[in-house]
This record gives sequence, structure tokens and C-alpha cells, in this order.
Amino acid sequence: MPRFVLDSDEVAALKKLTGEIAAKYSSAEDPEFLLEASVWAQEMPRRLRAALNDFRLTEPASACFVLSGYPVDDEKIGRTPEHWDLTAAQRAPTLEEEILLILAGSLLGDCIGWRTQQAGRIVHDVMPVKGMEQEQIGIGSEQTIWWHTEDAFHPLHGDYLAMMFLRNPDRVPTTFASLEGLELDPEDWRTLFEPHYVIKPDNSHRPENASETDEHGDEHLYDTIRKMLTEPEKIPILSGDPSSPYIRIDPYFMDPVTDNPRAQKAFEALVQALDARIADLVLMPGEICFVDNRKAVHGRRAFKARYDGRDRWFKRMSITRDLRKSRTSRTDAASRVIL
Ligand SMILES: O=C(O)CCC(=O)C(=O)O
Ligand SMILES: [Fe+2]
Repeated sequence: MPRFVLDSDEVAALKKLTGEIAAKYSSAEDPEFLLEASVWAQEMPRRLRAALNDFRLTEPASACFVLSGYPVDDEKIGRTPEHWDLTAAQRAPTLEEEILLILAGSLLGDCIGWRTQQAGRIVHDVMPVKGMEQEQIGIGSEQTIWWHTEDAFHPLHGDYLAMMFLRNPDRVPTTFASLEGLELDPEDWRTLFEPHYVIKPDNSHRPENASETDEHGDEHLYDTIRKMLTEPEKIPILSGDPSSPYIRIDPYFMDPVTDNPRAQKAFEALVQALDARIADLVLMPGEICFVDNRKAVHGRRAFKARYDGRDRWFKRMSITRDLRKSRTSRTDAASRVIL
């Protein structure tokens, strides 16, 4: 995977900028900061702005942009937390990193969160959590996370998934494959553009993975998710330009198409072709990976958690190119949280 490597002047400029913003806001989730993020982002080094602009508009075959070279102070960020449900004070040691993630993400679109995931936070903390080892979600560890598009079950899923790594001592790979140039039988390809397929909500959006407060709070919070589980809509897997399509897929949370052998055959052919392409991507501290969530799939290899305060840890965020399309699912125009 090619990387965009910051030079020392660019690092200094970014550190100055994140420091300035951190002095004004005590949380990267502050609505005032989120409102201004795309303005602050214009103060980032021009070479970086140009590269992310190019990534957004030219949709390169790589379908992934890795920003490298931002130094993470391993002492300053403290121990890897034991759970994602952190207070603003517990998040303070990584405030500058979260600010950088939001600024860089704002060059691709608007950062969004989900009311049903990590208590509506825009920036998620992802680390292995004790007791969750066998789970098929980011905070699991001993199960491979099967490759998927992020939040594939939801029509408002992000155009990009951003992950900023703070720690990865055992070099546990993220897995990745771009869809671009994939060769399939033309009949299978055409079939994948037809609405035969059902994707159920992944476990990270389900009530059993809510925070304590959400679990006992709004009882209607999970109504949409429940409906998606009981009355799922049939959708196409591919869309857009037939010669360079967009993808929406999460095989682990999809049932076989039993009423249409042609659709099932096409699905299996696509899964096999992507499986053959899936490659390891080891992300190291300070690196930010932007996955084009319409053009690529990602997952994670299984690993053994340490639980010693030094575990693999990253900040995660979704980005949409069009905030307006989710307006009816958000409380006000500027809100970033999809209900
Ligand atoms: O842990 C990783 O590298 C990626 C896991 C994943 O699929 C996610 O957090 O969305
Ligand atoms: Fe994911």
C-alpha cells in the first residue's frame, strides 16, 4: 500500500495546528469544533490537502489512503483503555490525535456517528475488550473479522472509514481488498446490480453492545435496528458505473439467497474473487488509514489480546460526502449523529 509520508515541516505545522485547537476545545466531539472542522482543515499543509482532494475526486484503484509520519507519544497517550466507554477526561490524553483525525477526515467529507454505536460518539476507541474475545466486532480479538464494508446494512453508511492507530505492538494486520478491476463472469456481474440481497445489522449496533446508560435509556433507540433484523430490505450489492462500481457487502451478516440460485451463484463468485485478493495491511502508531468504503472491503486477522495496557488501539470514524442525505435521521442540520 503506498503511503503519504509527512515531512518534518508538515509534522511541525500539524502539531502547531492540533495544539492550537486543543487549547480551545476540551473534546473533539464539541459541536462547535465539529462545525468549524472543515475550516480549520484548510490550515493543514497544502500537499496533504491536495493529496486527499485527489483521493476523494479521482477514486484511485487503490481505494485506500494511508497518511504516515505523525508522531504519537507512547507515554503521553497512557495505557490502552480497557473499554471504549471513556469519559472526556479519560480521552484527554489523545485529544490532539482525535483532532487530527477529524481535520484530515474533513477534507474528504463530514464526520458522522451512530446513535446505536459507541453511545453516539463520532470518534470511536477500538481496543480488545476482556470477555469479548470471540465477538465479530472491532473490540473482539480471537475471531477473524470477516471482510466487509463498514455499516453495510445501513443505507446511510459512510463513504470513508478512517482509522488512526495509536498502538499495534504485535503488528496485527487489518485486511483489505479493493474492488477495482475485479474480473467476474459478466452474467454474475450484472446480477450483483439487482436487489436480491439482505444485510443484517452487525453486532456492534445491537443493544447488547450498548453502553450502560443507553441500555437503560431510550427504549426506542433500537427500533430501527430491530426492524432491519426482522424485516430486512432486499438490496443490490453493486451500484453505480458497471465498469467501476460501488460495493455494499458484509458476508458474515448475510443469509444465502435461497429463492434465486442465479443471485446466490453471483454472490459466491464475488466472495471468492474478493477472498483471493484480500491482503494484510499493518498499520502502525500515528498512521491514519482512509478506506474508500464504497470501493473496498476491510477486516482484521485474529489475534491474542495482551490486557497489559499496551494492547492494539486505534481511533475510528466514518465520513460521509453528503450529510444532507441523512437529514431526516438527525435532530438538526449540523448534528452528526444518525439515529
Ligand atoms: O481492527 C481493524 O483493523 C479493523 C476492524 C474493523 O473492521 C473496524 O473496526 O471497522
Ligand atoms: Fe470494519
